[in-house]
Amino acid sequence: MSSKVERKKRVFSGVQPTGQIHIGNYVGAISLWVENQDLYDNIFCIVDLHSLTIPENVSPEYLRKKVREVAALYLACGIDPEKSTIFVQSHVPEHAELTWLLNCVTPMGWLERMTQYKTKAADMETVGTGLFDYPVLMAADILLYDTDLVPVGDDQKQHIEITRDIAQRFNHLYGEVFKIPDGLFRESGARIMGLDNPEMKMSKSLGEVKKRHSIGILDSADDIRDTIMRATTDSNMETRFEYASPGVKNLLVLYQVMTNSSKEEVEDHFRGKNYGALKKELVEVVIERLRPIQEKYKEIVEEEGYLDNILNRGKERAKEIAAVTLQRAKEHMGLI
Ligand code: AQP
Repeated sequence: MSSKVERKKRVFSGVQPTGQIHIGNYVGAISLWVENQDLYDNIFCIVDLHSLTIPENVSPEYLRKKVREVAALYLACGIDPEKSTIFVQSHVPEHAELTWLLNCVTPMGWLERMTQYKTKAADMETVGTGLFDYPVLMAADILLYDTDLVPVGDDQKQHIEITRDIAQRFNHLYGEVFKIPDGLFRESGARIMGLDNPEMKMSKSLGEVKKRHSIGILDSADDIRDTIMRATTDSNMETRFEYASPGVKNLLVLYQVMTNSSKEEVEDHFRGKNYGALKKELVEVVIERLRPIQEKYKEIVEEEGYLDNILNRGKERAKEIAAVTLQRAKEHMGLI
């Protein structure tokens, strides 16, 4: 019998503490973390340094409030601090330090090609260097923890690709320092679309300013009902995934993930029914799925000291791992 103990694969992921955390974030990322929590060694970060990349969107008071909100939502959604490390990115300065080292091996052309950067920068008068450098900070987040898997929505695919490219380039220049990570995506639900406009991804920033675009995890039952009942559909009667219009497909996907069903089960269930029935049932399913999360969230934020305790423990554990990787990178680069 082999005496070698296999270490569990390590997972790293995070959410920016900005905007309205919505069911797209829940379906595409957080619920995937929860489902796989027992399989992996999990590290979940509240990526506050990332949210500074558009400083116009975050006042200091807003950021302080949002960081705690996201941490409490992780826990309320089912992240268990006994099984997973939860921490705030800026509490572990190794993230910023490794970013500098990685900046020095990342060609600017790679960053200029990033579609998220191009989209966000297109609407801005002044584009900060931080926004341009966002992918390198994200690479540092992931690479610091010898991450095997990064469970994210499919809008992050390009960021995972560039993380792999940066790691490979560094390893090629300085020797084997970084593990090359893979993305982990849901087969169905990796990109939830806006309920008002199914051609656009459901977005945190839009959700904060636009009514009926998204469903916030903390939304009231009335708001959830209103948003789903008015969601954009069409005048057909098509409830098969393959043939449905984008708006209807989005509702079917949400129903599928929220009820843990297969596509076939969902199609069988709605065969011959109209969109009104689909919307009404989805309303009930979403309200019931979010209710315990909202109750737990309330308990967590009311318990004094609970959240700080978990974030402090998380910081210690994250630092322990991050410091070793950073040191390894520095030694390979010749920093004494
Ligand atoms: N619509 C979505 N469907 C599925 N997954 C999604 N994610 C985001 N939107 C969807 C996933 O949620 C995680 C956290 O998101 P983030 O805060 O890192 O990313 P984001 O892209 O900034 O979120 P938004 O909603 O797009 O905000 P804005 O509008 O401010 O840019 C990630 O795993 C992401 O893939």
